Amino acid sequence: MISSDYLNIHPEIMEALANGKPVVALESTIIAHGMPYPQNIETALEVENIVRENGAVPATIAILEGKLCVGLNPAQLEMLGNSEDVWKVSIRDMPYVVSKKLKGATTVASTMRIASLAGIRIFVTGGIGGVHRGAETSMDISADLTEMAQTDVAVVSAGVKSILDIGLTLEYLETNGIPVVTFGQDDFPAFYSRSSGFKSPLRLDKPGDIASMLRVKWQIGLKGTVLIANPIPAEHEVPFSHMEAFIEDSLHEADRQNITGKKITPFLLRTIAEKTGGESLAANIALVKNNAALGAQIAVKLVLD
Ligand code: PSU
Ligand code: MN
Repeated sequence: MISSDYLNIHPEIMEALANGKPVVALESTIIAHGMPYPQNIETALEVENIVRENGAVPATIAILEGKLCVGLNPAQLEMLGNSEDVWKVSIRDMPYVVSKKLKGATTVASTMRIASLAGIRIFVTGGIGGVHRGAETSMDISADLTEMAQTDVAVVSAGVKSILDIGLTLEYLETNGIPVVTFGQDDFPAFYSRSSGFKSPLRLDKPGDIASMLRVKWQIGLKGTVLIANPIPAEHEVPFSHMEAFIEDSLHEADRQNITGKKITPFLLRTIAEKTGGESLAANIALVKNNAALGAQIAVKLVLD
């Protein structure tokens, strides 16, 4: 067990975990670096409400004042969403940001790790990091993927964004023994779009079936996540072909400005939102909310029996 000097779990979440109630972890990089203010805060609060409406307790995770915080109050959310000096914290950044007592927003990788330390098994996000286009020369592969291979927290996302190489990301997931299951359709979704052109390795149609699969995976001693891909609702999707031009433009812009490393994903999200006149942001908000509902439903099923 990690020392409580470093882990700060909100009392409501502590109580829920102690009594076997469903809890859903939520990340904070999406708030600090993935969406503009004030939509970021509004979305974070709405997502927490959707988790509650679906019967689970939300646990938004961040690093504040030298602690890994599980469950944030509205003032902390506001600060993360409306400050210039918030770190984007992946696994490698955790010891630095904790020891220097900096403000840290957690990515998929670090949120999973902290959720796992707290005993939370389900985590909802928008999109995961993956294998970037051109990774064969840049070697830019998100630490989200390495974390997913080793930490026993299931991830609900809307698939993989085509700022990444979707095919290579699926290959990486296969190599690392990470099951990829799409909810309710055969195609693997591409974040803004319901279809990526890749068939999903697995498909399940009920939250209870997904919970059963998670239970089996961990009971037979397999480590790591299951990636649950939840297609964006049809009324909010931006078709793949329509998105592609904006994504290509944004990738070229990143190249021209020599943006690399941890800055690339936030840069692309911001540029795409600008280029689409907010259409991509609206889609992003809709898909996160949709994921929150599914994640909570799975969490409810997972704690039964
Ligand atoms: N994709 C999004 N929104 C996000 C991110 C990804 O649509 O906010 C964030 C997540 O926190 C994810 C991180 O874990 O970007 C991946 O960053 P990197 O590729 O630097 O590991
Ligand atoms: Mn990277």
